[in-house]
Amino acid sequence: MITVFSEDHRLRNARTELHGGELVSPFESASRAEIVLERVRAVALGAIQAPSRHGLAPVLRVHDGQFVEFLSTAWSEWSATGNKGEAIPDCWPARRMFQRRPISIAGKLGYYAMAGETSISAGTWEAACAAADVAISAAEGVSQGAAAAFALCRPPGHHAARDLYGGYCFLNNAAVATQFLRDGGAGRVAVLDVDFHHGNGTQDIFYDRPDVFFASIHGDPAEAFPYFSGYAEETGAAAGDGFNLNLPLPRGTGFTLWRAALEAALDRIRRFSPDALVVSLGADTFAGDPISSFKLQSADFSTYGRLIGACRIPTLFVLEGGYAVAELGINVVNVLSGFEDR
Ligand code: Q9C
Ligand code: ZN
Repeated sequence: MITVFSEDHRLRNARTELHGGELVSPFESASRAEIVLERVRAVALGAIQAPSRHGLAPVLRVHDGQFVEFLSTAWSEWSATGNKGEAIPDCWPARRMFQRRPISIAGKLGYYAMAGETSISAGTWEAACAAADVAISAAEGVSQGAAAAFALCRPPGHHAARDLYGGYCFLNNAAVATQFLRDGGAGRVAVLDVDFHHGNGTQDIFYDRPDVFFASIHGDPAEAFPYFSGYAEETGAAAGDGFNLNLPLPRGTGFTLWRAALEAALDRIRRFSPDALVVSLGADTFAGDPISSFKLQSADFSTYGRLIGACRIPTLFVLEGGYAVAELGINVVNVLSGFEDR
C-alpha cells in the first residue's frame, strides 16, 4: 500500500508537555514519524508520496471556523503578549461557568482546550495543516480505488473535536479524511479507533450522524485519559443513535481480551456495510508504552492487522498515538503488513 508522508511534521517541535507537575520534553516527538517511515522503507511496504495541498475547505467540513481561526493565530497572539514559555491554558469553562468565547489569548486557550498537557508552539499550526493534507491525500487514493493507504500523520488527531484541541491533537486528521471520503461519494464510512485512548474528538464530530459509524477500543475512562468520554453508554444521539460503539477495557488488558473487543467491533462494522473504513491507528496499546496500560506484544499487531484485512473493506490507516518510540515502527507497520497478508 502507499504511504503518504510530509516532512512538515517536523514543524511540530514543542519543547514542553505538562506531565506529573513538570514541564517535560513531549512524548509526541518528531522521532515517532521518522521511525515509522524508516520501517515502511525497511519492509518495502510500497511507494512513499508527499501530500497535495487541499487548503482549509475540507478541514472546515468537520471543524468550527472560529476554532480554526484560533489555532492559526494562537502562537502569534501568545508570543506577542510577551509570554516566555509555550502556550498552555490555565483556566477552563468548568461546571456552572459561562460558556462564552473570551477575547484574550489566555482565555481562548482554556475555551478551546480539552486537556492541558499540550503546548502550542511556533510551527504547530503549519504541522497540523500538513497532517490533515496527508490524511486527505491518502483518502484520495482510497477514493480512487486503492484497497488501502497509510496516512503517516503527525501530529495525531483523534482527540481534536469540532472546536477542541488537546491530547497532542489539533486537527482531527481521521475525521477530515472520513468526511472527505463521504464528500467523494462513499455513502457510509466506518471509523475504527484502536489507539489506547478513546477517540473523543472523532466521536464528537460524528455523534449525531447515521452515515458514519464510530467504534473505539480503549482504556476505561474511569481510569484513563481522556477521562470524560468513552463509556459504553455513549451510543450516539438523535439520528446517530446506535452508530457509536465504545468498548472500554481495564488497565492491564492483554491481547486475548483486546482481540475479543476487536472482533465485536468488526462484527458491527461488517453489519453497517460501509463503503470505506478509516482506522485510527495508535500503537500505544503496546506493553512497553510509557503512558498507557494495555499489554499487546509486537506480534499481536500483525494478527489484528490480518483480522482487519479479512473484512475486505477499502481501508485508510491514519497514524494516531504510540510512544514507545524504539518499537513504534515495527508495531505500526506490523498492522499494515498483517492487513496486506490477509
Ligand atoms: N503526561 C494520543 O495518543 N495524557 N494522545 C498524557 C502523560 C494525554 C494521548 C499523560 C495523552 C494523549 C493521540
Ligand atoms: Zn493514544
